[in-house]
Amino acid sequence: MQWDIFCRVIDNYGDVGVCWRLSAELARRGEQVRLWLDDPQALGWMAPGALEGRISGVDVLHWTTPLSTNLLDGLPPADVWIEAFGCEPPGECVDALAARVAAGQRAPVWINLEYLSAEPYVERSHRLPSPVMSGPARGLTKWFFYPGFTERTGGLLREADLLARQAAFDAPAWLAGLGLPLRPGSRRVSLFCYESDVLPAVLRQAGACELASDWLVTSGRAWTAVQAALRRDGPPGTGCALHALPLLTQTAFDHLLQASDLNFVRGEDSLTRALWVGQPFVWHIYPQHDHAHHAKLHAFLDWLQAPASLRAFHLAWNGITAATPVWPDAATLAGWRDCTQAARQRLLVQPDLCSQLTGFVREKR
Ligand code: TRH
Repeated sequence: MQWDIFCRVIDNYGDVGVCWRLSAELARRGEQVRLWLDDPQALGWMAPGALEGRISGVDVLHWTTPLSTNLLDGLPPADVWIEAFGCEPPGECVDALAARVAAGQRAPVWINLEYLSAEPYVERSHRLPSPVMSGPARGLTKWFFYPGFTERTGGLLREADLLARQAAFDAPAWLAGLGLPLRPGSRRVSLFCYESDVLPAVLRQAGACELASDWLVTSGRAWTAVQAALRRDGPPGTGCALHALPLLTQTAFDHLLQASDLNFVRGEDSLTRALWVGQPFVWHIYPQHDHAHHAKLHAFLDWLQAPASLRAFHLAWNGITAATPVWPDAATLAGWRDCTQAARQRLLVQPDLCSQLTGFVREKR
């Protein structure tokens, strides 16, 4: 089938990250995908070759406003439209669709792919119709599709070959390839986060811990936050060594998580990846001004069946409580790991997002 996936970049890397993963996996499963991006720049480092059309099955199209007039000429009509996170597709595409429908052609199955949440409304709203009430597409129907963590949701993005890829991964060799002075036997910690007020306190505790940790800090906001912490508090104790990473490809990012003993992740896509690698993790949830993310975080921790120490760390890391998080000792970290492993097992037996999407489309066509 021919898929159009529409994506507007709001901020950060998650919009592109999720849409790229979805596009690439659909293509690997034999689908034809056009990925419309208003800001394709991040794809240049995230998925080398994607912008140049070197990834088989995925065409990346630059969604300008207005749309370049010749872009639509000769494009085969789509069987499926996915508007990611409620971004309205370009008006020119909607006009062309309305004209085709008026001429008696079939409309694509039009899906609004929503944000990931463990809150109860997700199960209630998943697969509900949303009739288009105005504009040229009036009379057509969009469908809500909610990714999620339970059987009654759309599931999570999971590559068909995920387990084989993970089994083939050689973590020590990958880490050695980074060329960083990592200390033998140290705890590897990946850091991908927004700004957290308690980062300096966490680094201090890690620095004083007798089990040394090497922090692999991702490029951008995480590294900027680390530098701000260092300016404020000076270097953490010798137990904590900080290493700056360059921007990684999405594949290398997944390797980073698999090679680490503790992952700090954020947003949506890296959370999913942290679950798939099964190592202990701490999630920095995307903050919303109305504090809607508090309920979202609690719902996720409930689903995760997070032990008390992990829950407390999350609430402090996300600024929901004023407490200082407690840097986990070996036994605590083992408990966090058991928790992630159990969650991973629960998820692996559920159908993945791509399978559910393709099944849904077949049902609606
Ligand atoms: O970047 P994010 O904070 O994105 C966020 C969230 O998706 C949030 O829900 C959304 O509302 C907001 O954007 C607009 O975190 P996320 O979702 O984990 O996306 C990061 C992506 O970047 C992920 O696909 C991994 C990728 N990545 C790399 O490929 N290489 C890197 O070096 C880094 C740091 C990230």
